Amino acid sequence: MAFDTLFSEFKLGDLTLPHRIVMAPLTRSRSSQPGDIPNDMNAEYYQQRSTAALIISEATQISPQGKGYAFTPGIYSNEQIIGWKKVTDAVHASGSRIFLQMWHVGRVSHTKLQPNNALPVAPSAIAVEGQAFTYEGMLDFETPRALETDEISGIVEQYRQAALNAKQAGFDGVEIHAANGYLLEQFLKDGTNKRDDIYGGSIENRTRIVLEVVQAVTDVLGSEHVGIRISPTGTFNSMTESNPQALFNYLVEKLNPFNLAYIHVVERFGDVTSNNEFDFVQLRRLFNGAYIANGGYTGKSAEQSLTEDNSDLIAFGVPFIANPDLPERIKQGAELNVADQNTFYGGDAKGYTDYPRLG
Ligand code: 8OZ
Repeated sequence: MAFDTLFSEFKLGDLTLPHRIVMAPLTRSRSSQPGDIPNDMNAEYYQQRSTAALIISEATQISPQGKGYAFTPGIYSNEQIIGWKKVTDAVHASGSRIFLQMWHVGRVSHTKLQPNNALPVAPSAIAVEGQAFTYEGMLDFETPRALETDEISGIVEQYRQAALNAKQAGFDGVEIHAANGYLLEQFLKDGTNKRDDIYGGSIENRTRIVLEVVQAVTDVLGSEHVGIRISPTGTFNSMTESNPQALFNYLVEKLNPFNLAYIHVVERFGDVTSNNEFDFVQLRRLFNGAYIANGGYTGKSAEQSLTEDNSDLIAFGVPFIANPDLPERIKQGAELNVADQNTFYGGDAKGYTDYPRLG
């Protein structure tokens, strides 16, 4: 089929994208240790995927406290900034663009991953089900410590500093990770936020920290360099929300005055059955910036979403793991390499930089 819209230009903030295919953030757990530092192999991996109109980096902890998985990179030390500069230079040399995804995991961590073996922090002392990926293997999650009201400004400050570091590392912008069960979503959704201060209870209160983070980050980078990722129907990391449409409609209306570059919406992730009642098109129409759709799209469904004006850009995740030249393959209708799940997280070049291109 013809992919006329998928392969048309798009203006995103001050960037001109040559087509509509974005590389979604993908946790690959291959930073150098100790120190969670991006390395030459990571730079090669991202450079190979500069075929994307825009790359969104893997989730990157904004502070030692924000870490929840072994081997994920950070953006708080000088060494990390220098490591990321290799990545952004490589991507820019290949003519593409890259945003950093800023990550604080909240309760999705473990004392073994935290500074001074402290308890992970969260809006409320409610444990996530399952196990954490630590350097000692998989370990049961613990009950987190509820943040004090006067600690929240310090968390917002972590995002502000991380945004400045991202700029220094040469990123074209940042994406605030408010999806998939991590700290910001733990505040947004009522299954994990049982607070009785100004950061809990009403939708206005539950969205407060996200809007404070958006304010801090846009203050230092300018709104056109900032996007945000949300997962209204997501249940990953034991998340629940009693009224996602009201919550996310409200959030998007409050985001509008900031004139962000985009919202990046996880419409499907694992559990496909839970998103039936949610109206993503309504969210798209409410928002005044670009809408990046993500979740199980094919070239065909991507083109359809764009031509129906239900999105502006489509983010592909797993297909980019196995297909560094994904846009060309979609254009040609070529066969896609299948991603090897065993090499998703951790390890070396195998299943990382060794997937073949066409021809
Ligand atoms: C899968 C494994 C580890 C992390 C996310 C950062 O879901 C993640 C993640 C996904 O956003």
